[in-house]
Amino acid sequence: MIRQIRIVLVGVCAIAGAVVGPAVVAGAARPAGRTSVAKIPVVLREFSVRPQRDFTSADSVTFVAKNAGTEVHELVLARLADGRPLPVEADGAADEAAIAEADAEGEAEDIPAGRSKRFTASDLTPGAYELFCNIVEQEDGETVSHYAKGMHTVFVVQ
Ligand SMILES: [Cu+2]
Repeated sequence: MIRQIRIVLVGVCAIAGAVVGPAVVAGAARPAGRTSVAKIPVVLREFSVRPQRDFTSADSVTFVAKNAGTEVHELVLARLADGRPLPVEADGAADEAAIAEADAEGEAEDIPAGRSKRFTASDLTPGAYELFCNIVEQEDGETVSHYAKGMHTVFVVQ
């Protein structure tokens, strides 16, 4: 029997809900090389996170996460402060409580096998980010962290 244990997410949803991209005025000039919105599919499975592209020059990105695996997964985007890796907890999961609210860019939670969910991260500044699944489960008395099993990858905003 598999029991899902949700990691407590601090402020991630609040941030995702509160951040509203700047109004785009039709015909307004944008800085060269910056587009407004990109849509990037991401494939999740045991145990990998594979975006169709691992970089963008857009300042807003809609991630469409497809769970191609057999277990429940999620997709979280966090900015890497100073480009350093995310801190991890004793069970190997990313320590989301240690991520500053301003660095928590959004997530799609609890995506069943075979299903897709999306979220849009707005006002992204250039730098390194991480896309990851932070599900931790107990299976036959063993703690399994999807993050520790490899469900994370760097994503760059140019
Ligand atoms: Cu997962």
